[in-house]
Amino acid sequence: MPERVLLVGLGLKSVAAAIPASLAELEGLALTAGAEIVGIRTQALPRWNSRTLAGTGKIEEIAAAVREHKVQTVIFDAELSASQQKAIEGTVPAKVVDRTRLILDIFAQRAHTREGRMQVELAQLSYLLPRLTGAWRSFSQQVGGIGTRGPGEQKLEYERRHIQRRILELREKIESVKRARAVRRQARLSVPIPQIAIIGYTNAGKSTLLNTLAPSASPIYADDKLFATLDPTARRVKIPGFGWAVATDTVGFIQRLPTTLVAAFRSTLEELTMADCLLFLSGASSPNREMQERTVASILDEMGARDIPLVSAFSKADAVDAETRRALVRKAPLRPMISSRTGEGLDKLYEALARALSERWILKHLYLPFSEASRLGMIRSAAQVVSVETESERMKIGLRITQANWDRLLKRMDALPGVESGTSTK
Ligand SMILES: Nc1nc2c(ncn2[C@@H]2O[C@H](COP(=O)(O)OP(=O)(O)O)[C@@H](O)[C@H]2O)c(=O)[nH]1
Ligand SMILES: [Mg+2]
Repeated sequence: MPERVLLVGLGLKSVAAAIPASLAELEGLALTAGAEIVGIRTQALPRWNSRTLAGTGKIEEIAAAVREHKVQTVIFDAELSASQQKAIEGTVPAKVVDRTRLILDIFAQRAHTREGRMQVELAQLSYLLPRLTGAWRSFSQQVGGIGTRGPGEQKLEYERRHIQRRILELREKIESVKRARAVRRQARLSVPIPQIAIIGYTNAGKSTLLNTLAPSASPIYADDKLFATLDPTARRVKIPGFGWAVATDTVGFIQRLPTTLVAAFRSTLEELTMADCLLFLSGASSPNREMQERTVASILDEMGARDIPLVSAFSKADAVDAETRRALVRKAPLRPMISSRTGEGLDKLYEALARALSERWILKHLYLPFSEASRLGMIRSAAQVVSVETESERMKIGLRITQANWDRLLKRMDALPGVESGTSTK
C-alpha cells in the first residue's frame, strides 16, 4: 500500500513564481519514493515564520487536510530545522518530512554499490545528528515509511557519540572502497550483455520509457546469476538491428539538490560508469532544459564517464508545442524526439542505441566443430550469441562481444582443434 502523502510548497512572495516548478519536482520525487499524493497545499509568504516556516493558519489548514484525507506523511518542499519539525508535528497529526529527508530516502532505495550505501548512510547520519531530539525519534521511528528507510535506520538507537564514531568510520571505509573501484570495473568487463543506463532529471520520463521499451514487468533472466547483483530496475530490452541489452533506470538528477547530499547522489549514480551506453533524456518542453544539459555534461565529466557512448533524446514529444519543436530540431537535428505515450521516434532511438552499442559490442564469428559443442556454454558466458548456422561438420556461431572478452575467449578456444574465428561486418 503506497503511503498517503500531502505535499506542501512554500516560498517567499518575492520569488513565488518558482514555487510550482519546485513542487512539480517534489511530486516526482515523492512518487519515486512510493507515495500516493492525496493533496497539495502551497503558500507564498511575505516572510518566513521562524517557528513553523509556514504561517500558523496554513499549518492549521494542513492539519485539517491530514485528518480529512487520512494523510500519513506531510512532505515540505523546504528544509526544516529540528525545532520547526517538532513544532509542526505538535499541530499536524502525521509524520513530517522535509525535502532533504525525502531525497535521502530515494537514495537509500537506489544505492546498490557498497560505496553508494555507505555514502547514503553517512548523509543520513549527518542529517540526523543535529536532529536527535526526543520528538524526532518518537515520531519517525514508530511510523516508518518514507524518510526512514535505508541503512541509517537501524542506527537511530545509537547515542550521539556512537553516531559520530560511525561517521568517522564510514569516511575511512569510503576512502578504501574508492581505491578498490578500478578493480570492480575490470570485473564487469566479462558480462556478456551490454548495459544501457537511462539518465536524466527527475520527471524526464526515464521510468516510463523503460516500461515502454521493456513492457514485461519481469526483470531480466530471473535465474541468471550473472545478473543477480544488478539493479532490480534492470530490464532486458531488444534493440532491432543489434540484439539484446539490459537497460537500467538510474536515480534522477535533482534541480535543487541540497549540497549536503552531493556525495551521496554521485555515489548512487556511480553505476552508470559501468554502462556501455548512456541514454540521456531531457524533456522537450522542460523550461530549464539547457541548464540541465550543461549540469549533466559536467557531472558525467567529473565521474569519468566521458568515454561512454552517449545517446541523447528529447522526451515527451507529444507534449511540446510546434514552435518549440521546430527550434529543437533546428538546434539538434539528429537527436531523436521521442514519446513513450505515442511511440513517436522510438525507431530513431533504437537506431541510435544500436549504433552506440556497436562501438563496443562488435560482431564476430566462430566455427566450432560439433565435437566441441559443449563449449557453447562458455561462449555464452562471454558473448551474446546472435546466430547459429550449421555446416557439414561444424557450427558457425555469430557473436556480439567486446574486444576484451573476444581476446579472452580466443585464448581459451585457440588450443581446440577445428576452431576458426573471424570478424563479421553485418
Ligand atoms: N506527455 C507525456 N508524458 C510523459 C511521457 N513520458 C512520461 N511522462 C510523464 O512524465 C511524468 C514523469 O515520468 P517518469 O517516467 O516517472 O519520469 P522519471 O522521473 O524520469 O522516471 C509522469 O507523470 C509521466 O506520466 C511522454 O512520453 N509524454
Ligand atoms: Mg523514475
